[in-house]
Amino acid sequence: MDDQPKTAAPINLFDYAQLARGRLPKVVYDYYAAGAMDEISLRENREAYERLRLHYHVLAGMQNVDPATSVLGQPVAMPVLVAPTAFHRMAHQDGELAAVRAAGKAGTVFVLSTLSNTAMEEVTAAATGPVWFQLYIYKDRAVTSDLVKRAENAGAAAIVLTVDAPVWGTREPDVRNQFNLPEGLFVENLSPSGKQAFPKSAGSGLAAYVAQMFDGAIGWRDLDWLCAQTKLPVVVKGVCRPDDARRCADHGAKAIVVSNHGGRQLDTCPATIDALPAVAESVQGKLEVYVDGGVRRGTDVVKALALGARAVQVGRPVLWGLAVDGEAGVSHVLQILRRELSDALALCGYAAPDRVRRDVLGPG
Ligand code: FNR
Ligand code: LAC
Repeated sequence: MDDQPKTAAPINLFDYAQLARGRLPKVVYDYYAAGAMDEISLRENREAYERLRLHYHVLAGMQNVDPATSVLGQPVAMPVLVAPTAFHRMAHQDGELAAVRAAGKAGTVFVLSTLSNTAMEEVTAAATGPVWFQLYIYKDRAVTSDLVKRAENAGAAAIVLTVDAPVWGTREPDVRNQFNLPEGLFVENLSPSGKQAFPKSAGSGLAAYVAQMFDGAIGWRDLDWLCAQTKLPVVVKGVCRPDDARRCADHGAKAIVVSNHGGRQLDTCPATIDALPAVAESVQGKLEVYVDGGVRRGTDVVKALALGARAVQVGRPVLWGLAVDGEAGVSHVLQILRRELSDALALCGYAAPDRVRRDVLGPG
């Protein structure tokens, strides 16, 4: 009897990561997978979830479980959003168009990176669900203001300001690989301003681009500036401290993402699930709080909800889905997470995300 598995079809997000590694050119996989420096925070993002235990209820008598919720008043089928990740067309020729279509079919939010290989107007035209635009503030404020106006005009439903990259995290594989965009791919949102290509670099071309273009000196006044620039809700991404979270609320943000950029910026910063509870407690009721970094299982989503997040965001798993099977791959990744989340909610005795309580992580 042949006891070998009949097919190597992926059944979880780790399978997708492994398959993607075999499909992608090394330079591309290394860029997507890398964390900063010794990748301690990258590892901790995952291991911190694995250390948490779920103390489930029994005899909860639930007829059925519905993982639906809302973020910024926008209904989503599950508290799992697609995090902004750059350069999707390095993973699959359909790039951001495939990912945004899959997010829409999954009934959730797609956060589009400033550094996409597809112009925001094409992405929102292909979208069937909410698109939020993730913004890096360029030294050239006219360019930055134009990005915000275009995002509004293109129908974005929020602006996500990334604040954890005053300088670029050192991703050592990118330095060794002299990472650059493959021939024919560009930072398409910046084509109108002529800032769509990386400069020549002896190391990471992206790091050289960021050093040349991004304003590393942004402060709280720039959050004020952005909130005055747009009528869209502003989400601040990259917060890890309660005092900064409170200041985000004071300066006009409507939500924050507790994020360490997937461990790609400051190495040895806290795992995001460890940073989450103090941040969530400090802004209760003032802001919606999301968390990202290391979310790979439905049980991780329950843990994040229990510690005060309204939703999670996933980054790399979407890239792995793209690399393996384009739109269908991203759809399957999101379907796996939704099924695992529904099962985890049921097994914990909760009928919906807003029923999750902190004590599911244990007394005290
Ligand atoms: C990112 N991330 C990111 N964040 C952001 O604000 N703008 C961006 O353009 C990107 N680009 C990007 C590229 C790649 C390859 C990765 C892996 C990450 C960070 C991303 O939004 C998110 O914070 C993390 O990816 C979440 O961690 P996981 O889910 O990848 O573990
Ligand atoms: C990164 C950027 C694009 O982490 O945010 O690579």
